[in-house]
Amino acid sequence: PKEIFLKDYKAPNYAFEKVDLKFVLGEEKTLVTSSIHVIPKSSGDTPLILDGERLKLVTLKINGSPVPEDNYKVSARKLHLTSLPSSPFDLDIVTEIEPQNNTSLEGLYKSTGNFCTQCEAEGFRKITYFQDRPDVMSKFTTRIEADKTLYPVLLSNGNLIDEGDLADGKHYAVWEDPWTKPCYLFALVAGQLVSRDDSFTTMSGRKVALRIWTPPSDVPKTAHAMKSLQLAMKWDEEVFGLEYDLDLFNVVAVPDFNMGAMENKSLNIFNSRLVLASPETATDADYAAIEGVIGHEYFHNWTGNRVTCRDWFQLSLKEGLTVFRDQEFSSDMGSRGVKRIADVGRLRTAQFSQDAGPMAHPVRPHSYIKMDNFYTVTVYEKGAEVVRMYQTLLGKAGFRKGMDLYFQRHDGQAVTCEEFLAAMFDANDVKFPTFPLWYAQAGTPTLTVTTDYNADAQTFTIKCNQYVPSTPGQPKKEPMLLPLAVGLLDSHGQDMRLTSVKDGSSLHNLTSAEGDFTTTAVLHVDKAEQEFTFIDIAEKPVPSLLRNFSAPVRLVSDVTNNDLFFLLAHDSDQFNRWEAGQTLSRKLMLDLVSAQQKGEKLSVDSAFIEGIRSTIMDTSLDKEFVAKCLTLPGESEIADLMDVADPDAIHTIRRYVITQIAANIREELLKTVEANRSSAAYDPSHEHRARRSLKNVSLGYLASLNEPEIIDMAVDEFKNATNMTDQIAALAAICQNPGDARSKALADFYEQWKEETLVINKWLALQAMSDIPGNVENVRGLLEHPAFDIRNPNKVYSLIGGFCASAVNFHAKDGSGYKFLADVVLQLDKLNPQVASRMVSAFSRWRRFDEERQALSKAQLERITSMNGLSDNVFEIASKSLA
Ligand code: B3K
Ligand code: ZN
Repeated sequence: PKEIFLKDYKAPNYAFEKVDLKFVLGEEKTLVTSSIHVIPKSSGDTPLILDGERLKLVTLKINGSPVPEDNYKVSARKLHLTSLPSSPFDLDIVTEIEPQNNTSLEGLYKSTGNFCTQCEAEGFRKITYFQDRPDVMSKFTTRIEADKTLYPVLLSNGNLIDEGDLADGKHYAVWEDPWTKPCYLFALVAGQLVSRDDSFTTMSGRKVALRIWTPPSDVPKTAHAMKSLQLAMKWDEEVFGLEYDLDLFNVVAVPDFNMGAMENKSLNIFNSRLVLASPETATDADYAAIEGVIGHEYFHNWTGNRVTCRDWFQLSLKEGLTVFRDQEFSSDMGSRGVKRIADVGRLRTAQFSQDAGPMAHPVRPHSYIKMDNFYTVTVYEKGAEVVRMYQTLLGKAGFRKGMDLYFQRHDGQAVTCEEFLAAMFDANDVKFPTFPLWYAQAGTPTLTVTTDYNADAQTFTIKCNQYVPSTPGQPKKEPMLLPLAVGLLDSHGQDMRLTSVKDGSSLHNLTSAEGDFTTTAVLHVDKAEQEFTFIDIAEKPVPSLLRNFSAPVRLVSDVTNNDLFFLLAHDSDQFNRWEAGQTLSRKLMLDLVSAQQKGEKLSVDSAFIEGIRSTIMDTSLDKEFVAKCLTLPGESEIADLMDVADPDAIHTIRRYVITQIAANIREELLKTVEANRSSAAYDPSHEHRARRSLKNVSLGYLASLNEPEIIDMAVDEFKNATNMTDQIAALAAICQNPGDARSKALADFYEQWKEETLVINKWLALQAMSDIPGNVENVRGLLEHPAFDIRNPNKVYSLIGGFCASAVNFHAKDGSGYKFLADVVLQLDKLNPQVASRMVSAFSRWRRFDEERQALSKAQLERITSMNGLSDNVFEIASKSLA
């Protein structure tokens, strides 16, 4: 396979000004006619090289005449055209494809009988020969012809300009998209769908028709998605002044989809999981995910579609920015602190771990074999953190000025990350020379902070040391600018007023001209070693460092356990209040793991238990926040902090701490469950979501005690639940312990929901993720269950992805988990390389384990890479993991 490098980028030699597509959709074959108005950009006889995969070329014409055989060459992945006219010309290509046999779910394919597309990143080349790259932007029209009974609805991008009947029971529709776009934003849908219709009136008074399309029986489940869409449209106007630019916005939900959703211009296509919701079938987490992703895809209309990427290395230009925007949207719709806690949690477990392994890559990668492998937590989530740092450095108003300038300069263009950075800095007239390194250097920086209070001078000094670890291909790193947000708490737990800080020899005033004082200072750490001194600090403070997680770093500090308990009780920064508890938990768990490994007696510090007790009893706190505070760091987060990860010891310890907490605060937990039961009618408000989350976390703790009366209580909760949030939480609680109650609840749940495929996916995931010993055999059995279908990505993510999330079973000492995963990956790779490649990634941290496990997983990775006909997708991940 060929590796592609950022440094080799060259602008295209031909522009495609206008593209007219015609699809004749059929059961056996589909005919695609592409008529392109081509504008040569360079003089001389430059070949035009088109991408194309699995296409049958039917006809090829230039200006209406067949292209002579000597002037073109077809290979497996390209169509080379030579001896081309030097003035603009029309290129007509007819190809034949078989969407019904396309199991990769990329290009044009069928999902439960309907036609749909997924073109990003490089799927358009499976539809027709094209310059399949984002810097080729064209105006598209699309004519669709199909059987009227089988495919009554025909959709594409833009506005419907014509439709009518044809002979033989067929009909047609013609769509015109007035905005230029790259082909990755092209979309087509044809099938038996109905829509929920609503509208939104934009700030300039344009009435936009909104339609969410699903199979007829699912329409009642689209109300929340519609509401979320309207909220997102309003939010983007209010926060960024960005208005929708067409009269129609369509969303289509399809059951077979590799990713979450796709932002095709005016025709978003979604994985059904992220559209369909009812209180009975979807959890509060599903509701939140739908709101976030509906927002995300809508926000792409400006950050991604109106301004797009020059090449795929720039993916974070649109993804990091759009994730940041959807995070802010969700924060404004719900609880900002809780949202930040959830986002950082995800970053820290998934992204930090990627950044420390063989697949570590910069936010802007330097090379790839298969672009699909780079839709990663690094490009998305770390990319969003980079965008957030601009806002932290420039302030909200400054960030908005940067966004305005970005659109003013680049609307309608395909640009790079430098152009975003330049707009941000130019609009604010600043230069931060080491900030661009965030795009180029992989690896999570470690920021080590030591502090010192000088009572005589009344100063408080913060000493910073910044270290960026080496990563594959990047042995040496430079320090980069990271904003360190700091608050200082006095002995009453109040924020101190911060007036000025010294950075080296320069003194910065932290008070505004109006005399307003600040309680959080943003320090600019941009050297390997650096010292900041706060002036006029009347007593020894407790520092609250890296407030709101102001930079994506691993923070190591000399803050004591006592300070952490103090912060847990008092910090005004909600994120850091939670983080104080997490830091204490991490320390405790790591100490216990080493005790367990040495065979020492285990015990949990009573101060820790008391900290938890006072948090759960503090009625002034948001209940969702309390639920987050009660949740211990995950097993993988602890594993990442060990020299040699020991999944068995970590699992034992985490269970041990949970049962210790449960036994010690049993009464408080019971009271919490009692006091927070839902009313019969589902209430989606924040208050009620928060109550459910606290009740369900408490129930989970209680179930760990495995006492008959508590199991009975959980069974009652399960039976009486009126919404999926409560029902699945009760089921999960029951399933912690093997036994009859577990088997019965699982069987009842299946009976109740077997017609609801999205609910059954939860049932699959719950069993797959189970830590019950020897679970691999159950999961192998579930592969044969009628509820499973290896062609459906959601089912694979639930069952196979779920299994890999149970460290004790995936990393079972006998290698059975590794063998299972490799078996599935090899089977899956023949059907859907993108999904196979996401699954094989579970192997990538194999070097973190003991020698026996290393040998076992290495053997499976080698078995995979030695397979004939392996996809580039899986090859890239497996071979880089072995390297
Ligand atoms: N842009 C799409 C991702 C497409 C992935 C292709 N392998 C979804 C999103 O981030 O909005
Ligand atoms: Zn996106």
